[in-house]
Amino acid sequence: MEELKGLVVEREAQLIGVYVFAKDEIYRGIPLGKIRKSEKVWAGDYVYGHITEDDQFAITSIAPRKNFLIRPKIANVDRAIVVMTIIEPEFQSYLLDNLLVIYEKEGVGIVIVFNKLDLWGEEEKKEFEFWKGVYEKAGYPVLKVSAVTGEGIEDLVNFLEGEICIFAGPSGVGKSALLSKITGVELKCGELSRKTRRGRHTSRGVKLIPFGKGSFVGDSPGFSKVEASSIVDKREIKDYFPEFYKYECRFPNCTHTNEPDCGVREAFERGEIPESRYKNYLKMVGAFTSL
Ligand SMILES: Nc1nc2c(ncn2[C@@H]2O[C@H](COP(=O)(O)OP(=O)(O)OP(=O)(O)O)[C@@H](O)[C@H]2O)c(=O)[nH]1
Ligand SMILES: [Mg+2]
Ligand SMILES: [Zn+2]
Repeated sequence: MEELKGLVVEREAQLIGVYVFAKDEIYRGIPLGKIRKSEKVWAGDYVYGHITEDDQFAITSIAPRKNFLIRPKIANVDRAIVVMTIIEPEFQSYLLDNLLVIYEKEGVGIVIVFNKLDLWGEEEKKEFEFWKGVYEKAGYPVLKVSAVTGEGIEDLVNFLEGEICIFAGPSGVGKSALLSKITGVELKCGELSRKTRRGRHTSRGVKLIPFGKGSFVGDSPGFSKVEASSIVDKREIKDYFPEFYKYECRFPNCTHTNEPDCGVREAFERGEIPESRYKNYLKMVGAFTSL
């Protein structure tokens, strides 16, 4: 039997959808023997197997995962499109910084996208420029888009490189709207999830939608609160603030909180590291009192 490579693009309860590269089609995946018992199959998993007589995809093995995100559960993510807004809802730097730490830890490529550009007046434009400066300094690409007018969408599409991309961010920022705009696929979004948000988060499956030349994009439910420290060791969090790297401290294991001769703290005091980033870092590691 010919062994074929597939990508799990759908995972909802017992239903597994596998995109089979050689066929350019989605089959119902059936995990065989050993896998069914010992391993779970998640969206984003690269799998091997064969097509059965009744046209299903029998999964015989799962490739090792390069990373794994837990909300939603998805493996091998190449890039996260982190969607934020300036207004409706208001920008939340703490939530963004926590998400960035989690993706940095998992080695996921990141692009930060500010949506709802169509709602901005002068104030909001200024605020966007401010945050753009903060995050570009940390090394992240920052874009502005509108899912309503389509402005900036082309620039965003250029960032959807790699095979597996996901949209992430707070609730109501327009993740689903952007995904629909880009892929042309309508998704359930907005009100429906709002009511029973908690329940849906745990039960709702993941779906990766084929897009462009060999990419797949997935939506995720909105986050209302994220604490990186529940997933990432507090001592490790400093490693996921890229703008801290270039400073040296007296102690090699400096936590950048209250040690003497801390290069990071001094850089913050000189205004080189933005206040929001340093404060959010202290908050994450539980060391924030006042500055
Ligand atoms: N003005 C404006 N409204 C937008 C834009 N994008 C989305 N919206 C609206 O914002 C609301 C939320 O959009 P969704 O796409 O459901 O947001 P979401 O991020 O998927 O939200 P959750 O699924 O709850 O996490 C909807 O009413 C959209 O119509 C935009 O670019 N401009
Ligand atoms: Mg949504
Ligand atoms: Zn330090």
